[in-house]
Amino acid sequence: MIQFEQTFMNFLLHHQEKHNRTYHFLILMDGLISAAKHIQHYYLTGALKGNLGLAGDVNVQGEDVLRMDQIAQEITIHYLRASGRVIHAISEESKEIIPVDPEGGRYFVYFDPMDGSSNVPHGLPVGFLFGVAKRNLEGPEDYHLRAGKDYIAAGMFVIPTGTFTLALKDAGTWRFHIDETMNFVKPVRMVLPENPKSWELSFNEANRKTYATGVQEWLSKNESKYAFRYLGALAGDFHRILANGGMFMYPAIVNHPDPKKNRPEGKLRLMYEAAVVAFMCREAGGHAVDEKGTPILEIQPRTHHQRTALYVGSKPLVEDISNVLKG
Ligand code: AHM
Ligand code: MG
Repeated sequence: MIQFEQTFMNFLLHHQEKHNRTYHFLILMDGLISAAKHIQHYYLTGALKGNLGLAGDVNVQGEDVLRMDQIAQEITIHYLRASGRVIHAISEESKEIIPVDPEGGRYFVYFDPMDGSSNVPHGLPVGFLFGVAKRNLEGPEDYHLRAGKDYIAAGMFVIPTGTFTLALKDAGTWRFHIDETMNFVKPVRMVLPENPKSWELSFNEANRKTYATGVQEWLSKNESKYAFRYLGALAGDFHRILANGGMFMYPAIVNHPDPKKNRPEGKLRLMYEAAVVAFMCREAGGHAVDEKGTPILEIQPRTHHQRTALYVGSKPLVEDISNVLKG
């Protein structure tokens, strides 16, 4: 018996039809899917072609740029341009905001096309994360720095595993897998499991003593109840949390023995990392907060590369640590 699965495009067409939406979002998503497939192709063959190493440049955050960062950025910008639907894009790989189609565009896209850089030299999983907000069609404005609560969709491809997760505003979080025809298929709705039996904690254990005292105390009290998993690439770690429940956290670094290495503002980027997973988590029944216990989706970005601490996952865990953070 041949097994047939619903394709992503079929799923999305029906979704748009059901909610009386336009075709513009489909065109944008088609571009993002094409970009992800191309990035995956380059990543899979990267070790053989010498693409997993350094490019020789330093980026806006002062970090070494990898060859794959450049390839993934070029591919994504090409497809965003080709869609004709993007006003401005904000990318981890570009210091400035990228004007794509300021007049005719309809969406703002915030993305990191190759997240989890420490995995790249090894060809291990990385993420292509994106969030989408829509132009205000009723009035002037078009302010490109949107809070996560204004996103209409957010998603992540875990490259090169062939998995894709997409959250649509008020319509849930859905996971797809790539098939032998290179189509993403078989939508499965993701809802964080309520039973704590499968819950996991995910954080960089090496940083533990640098966290705020309350966070360290919370860990000592709670960690033995859960399994511990850490891949070092947000998309992969969050992929597990969505399925198994629990919490991923990248707390502020405030107690480093070398104070110059403290990161009170956190490490992860708000617009194209933290808000993206926070949006997917909300649509799956979960929650996300920053170091003050403020919901990530409520934070109004001041700058496009703004950083934040992140606690994301099952509501009871995030709410519990949020009480500690609020003091
Ligand atoms: P990057 O944008 O430089 O790749 O950093 C973001 C990544 C996340 O994917 C991951 O969750 C985190 O940084 C891991 O950081 P660390 O290596 O400090 O544990
Ligand atoms: Mg990143």
